[in-house]
Amino acid sequence: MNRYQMLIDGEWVDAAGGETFQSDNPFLGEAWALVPRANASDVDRAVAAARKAFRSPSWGGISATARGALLRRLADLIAAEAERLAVVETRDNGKLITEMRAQLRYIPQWFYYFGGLADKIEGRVIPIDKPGMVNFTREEPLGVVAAITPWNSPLMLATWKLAPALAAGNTVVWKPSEFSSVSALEFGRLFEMAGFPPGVVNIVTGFGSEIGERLVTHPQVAKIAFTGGDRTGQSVYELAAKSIKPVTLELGGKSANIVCKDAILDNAVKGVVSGIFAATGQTCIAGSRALIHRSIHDEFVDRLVALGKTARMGDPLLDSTQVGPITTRPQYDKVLDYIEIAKGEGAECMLGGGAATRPECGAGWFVEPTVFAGVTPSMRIAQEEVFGPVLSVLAFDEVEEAFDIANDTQYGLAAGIWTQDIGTAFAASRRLEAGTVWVNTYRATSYLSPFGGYKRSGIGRESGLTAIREYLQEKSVWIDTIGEVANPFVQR
Ligand code: TXE
Repeated sequence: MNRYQMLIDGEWVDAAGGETFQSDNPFLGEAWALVPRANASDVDRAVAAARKAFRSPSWGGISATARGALLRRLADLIAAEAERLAVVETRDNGKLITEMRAQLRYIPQWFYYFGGLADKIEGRVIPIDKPGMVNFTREEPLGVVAAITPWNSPLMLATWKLAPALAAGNTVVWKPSEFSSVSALEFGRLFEMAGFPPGVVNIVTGFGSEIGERLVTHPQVAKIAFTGGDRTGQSVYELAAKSIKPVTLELGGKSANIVCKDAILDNAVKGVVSGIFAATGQTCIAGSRALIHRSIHDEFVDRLVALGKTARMGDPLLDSTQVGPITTRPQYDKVLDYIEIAKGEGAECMLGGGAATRPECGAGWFVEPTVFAGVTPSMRIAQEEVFGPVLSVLAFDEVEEAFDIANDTQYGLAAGIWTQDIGTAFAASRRLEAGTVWVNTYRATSYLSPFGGYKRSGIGRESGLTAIREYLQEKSVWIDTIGEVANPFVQR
């Protein structure tokens, strides 16, 4: 069993209480690593270190250009270590090596991009309306950012927070998910190698229920950047409100993939499959509802089922595997529960519909790629996030009706539409209540483009120029150039 330590103030340390917990390999269904189980005192130490680093000459005192150079050096190191880190991710969370490799090769781009942006954060000179006054703005970092990240794409989703937070000059305490802490701890070494001063990035491992609240409510934490489930996100938001902290929340969804009658069917079938079975459906942007025009519904479902049947399940470390295990045991149980809920609601199971018992799945937590037809908008399977390879198919007659169904959930993270009509595509871009809309494609994201949710899918944006604003605060500076103080009893 590999044994890990966590990173506080530039030191690799055990938890203060000496406790550890096991991290499981979801394919083997057994523990493979021991990770420190932090308590509140570890959080306090990490926050104190981050606060000290924020003020230190070696971080707070360096130029934005030097900060950017550190981020770019880190990007080079990640690129060199991409393959090794991808293997660690796959062991720890069971996602396909092909997907994790692609993510790890792409992650450096966020650090190059935000590294480049670090010294282009500029204030403004305001043409102020008061004689003799100069007024300008400064864009300043917030202080200590708590980054709380989930298990589904551990390093990618952490990168979306760390790159802009650091570029803006903040320091970070990062709490990875208890289900996928190992890759974070391996990643942490690269910050040291790149030359980040001690305390700029701290990694505290442990359970959300044990240290989450301390981290969120800590008086010296200035901001929370969170990705996870909407219930946890809501309680993080409530706790943050008590101490008036800004939050960025990315909370998943129930995204619709709309297939119009004029769609190129082959592409649309592949797009719907990639929306729900890629990453075993464990992505916030999973296209978990397929809305199909009634005139093509039956043919579409036949083709979808035929393609879904060909999915190769098994060892996620093999390049040939297409559907891997569910990352966590509780998530495995949750997905199977939803399959039963859908059956109980009267949805028609067209494919899969239970645990996978294929020999190549071994003792892993596998669920068969599952398709339910005959789903209606009010069913729980059409409203609630499953976070697994379970697709709900709904039929529609008019495209306007499809937009209404798509919008009729509490979520609004993403949506897709498959059509050859430019008018329909534009209408979709306007009508769909989602932070991302894809036309004739699905699951595309980039460091250049803002990502985030409408409605219950979240607050704030990650990636792109917008993201850096989430980690800055604007200060207005007034300077009198006349040298005489006017009537002190009247506001100037
Ligand atoms: O996530 P949690 P879970 C959804 C998905 C899944 C459900 C539950 O539907 O089935 O969430 O997954 C930390 N204070 N998504 O339970 O609990 C926790 O330690 C502070 C969507 O694994 O949200 C982890 O680091 N932090 C999603 C992080 O929150 C707390 C990705 C996320 O865990 C905390 C994953 C607390 N009280 C799941 N409790 C997406 N948007 O992509 C837990 N945490």
